[in-house]
Amino acid sequence: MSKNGKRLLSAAAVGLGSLGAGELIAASRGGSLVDGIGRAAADTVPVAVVEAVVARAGAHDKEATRYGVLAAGVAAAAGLAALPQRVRTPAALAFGAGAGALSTRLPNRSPAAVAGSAVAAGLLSRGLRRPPGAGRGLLWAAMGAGMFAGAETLLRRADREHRERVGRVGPMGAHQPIPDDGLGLEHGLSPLITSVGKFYVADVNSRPPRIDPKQWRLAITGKVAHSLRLSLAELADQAEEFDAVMVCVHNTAGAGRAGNARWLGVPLTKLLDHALPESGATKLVTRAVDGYTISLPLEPLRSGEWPAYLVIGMNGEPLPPEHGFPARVFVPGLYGQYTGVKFLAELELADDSHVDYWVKRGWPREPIWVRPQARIDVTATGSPGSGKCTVAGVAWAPPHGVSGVEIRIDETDWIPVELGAELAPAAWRRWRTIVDLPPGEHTVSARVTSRSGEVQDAATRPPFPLGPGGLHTVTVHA
Ligand SMILES: Nc1nc2c(c(=O)[nH]1)N[C@H]1C(S)=C(S)[C@@H](COP(=O)(O)O)O[C@H]1N2
Ligand SMILES: [Mo]
Repeated sequence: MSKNGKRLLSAAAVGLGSLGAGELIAASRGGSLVDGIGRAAADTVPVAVVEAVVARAGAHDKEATRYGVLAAGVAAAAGLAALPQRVRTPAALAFGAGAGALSTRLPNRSPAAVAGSAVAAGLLSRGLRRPPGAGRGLLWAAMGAGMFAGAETLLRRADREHRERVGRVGPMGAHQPIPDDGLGLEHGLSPLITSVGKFYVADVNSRPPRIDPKQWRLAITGKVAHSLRLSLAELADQAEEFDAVMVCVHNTAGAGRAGNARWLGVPLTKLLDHALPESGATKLVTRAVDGYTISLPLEPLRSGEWPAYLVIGMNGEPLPPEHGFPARVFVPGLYGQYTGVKFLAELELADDSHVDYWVKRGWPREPIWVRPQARIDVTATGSPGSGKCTVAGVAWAPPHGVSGVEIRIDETDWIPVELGAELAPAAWRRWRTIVDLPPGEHTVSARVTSRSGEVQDAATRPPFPLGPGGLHTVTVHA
């Protein structure tokens, strides 16, 4: 290997060792340098990059960000080695200071992250002054990898302990049995209610904020006559259950970024009536502890024209950390990115001047309504040559509900299918049919019609900037 190549490799080893040490110190108190850099990346990269990561990494976007940051950090350290000696030390110190500063912006911030970034900067500048030879380089790399693994274990433990503390908050909902929709068990067909473990997670953080249920109060502030501070128990007293589907604006045809749950929430009309918005208030800004905001027009929330809830429970339990504990705002029918924040810190009554997180990045200012979508979960052919194929799935058209689902085989006519009983108009609805298929390869597509008369659009469209379009189509071998 060339002399330069060796120098870069040994500097990369120093980078891994230094970052690993810093991350382990940060993680000893639940903080993280890597998550700080990852969040800063999510906040600043162009929307085109966000779209590409979401499309390619899918449900693994958080891991992709974490390992991407790690690789970039190591590469940056290697890059520092190529700089002239006199700028290496200041660059290494600036790198550490930057990582420390970014980690203090996280909801799970900790002074240990600042200490960790100082140690990382110190090790990096020392190690780069005289990059180690092959043997010691290997040692730096091995220790760095070990310390990262240790940090990951500590952070997972902190997350698990938080989850247990959340569980002890007690039930949030009546635990009434879920009614039978008449379609029974069909292998592979999504259940009526999505369990927490199967429910998609989408947000800009590497891991959920750990919010102390005892300390947390919902604040209603801004242009109100009565500012309010309410505890979880006070909110639970006024809450009611409702069934609804939550859909991410990135849910392209057939994807899994949608889930149907039984939520427990306080109607926002009640809270707004208590708080008494002043005449200048036009927007309800939902602000999260992660600094993320989503604002909603006040008028339709106040009048109840848009049913909207401050949600504190999911499937009978407190909101799990990754789904927004202790509270989130949800307007069934609006895409997740427009429906209100998870990890809610406050509701602020404001005028039109506030600009939301994704609006600053190019997404439309006005809330986007979920477009009706049908998803094919099952295409099960029976014994070979029988010709029978069961096709089943779920469809949604919140808030008005699904009036019909049709499937089409090989671009022929649309055929209506059997619908399961409706749980609620804003919930998803299951469907199933059995079709005869001649031997060979076929395509099956599905589409839904909403009760308001909207037929699912067949034109494929990317999620940005108005929400995805297109049909779910699968290939079946009969
Ligand atoms: N605080 C906060 N709330 C948030 C987000 C976020 O990044 N931060 N992401 C939104 C998006 S894009 C979606 S799709 C939903 C996802 O909710 P879920 O993870 O419970 O499925 O949360 C919304 N609320
Ligand atoms: Mo989303």
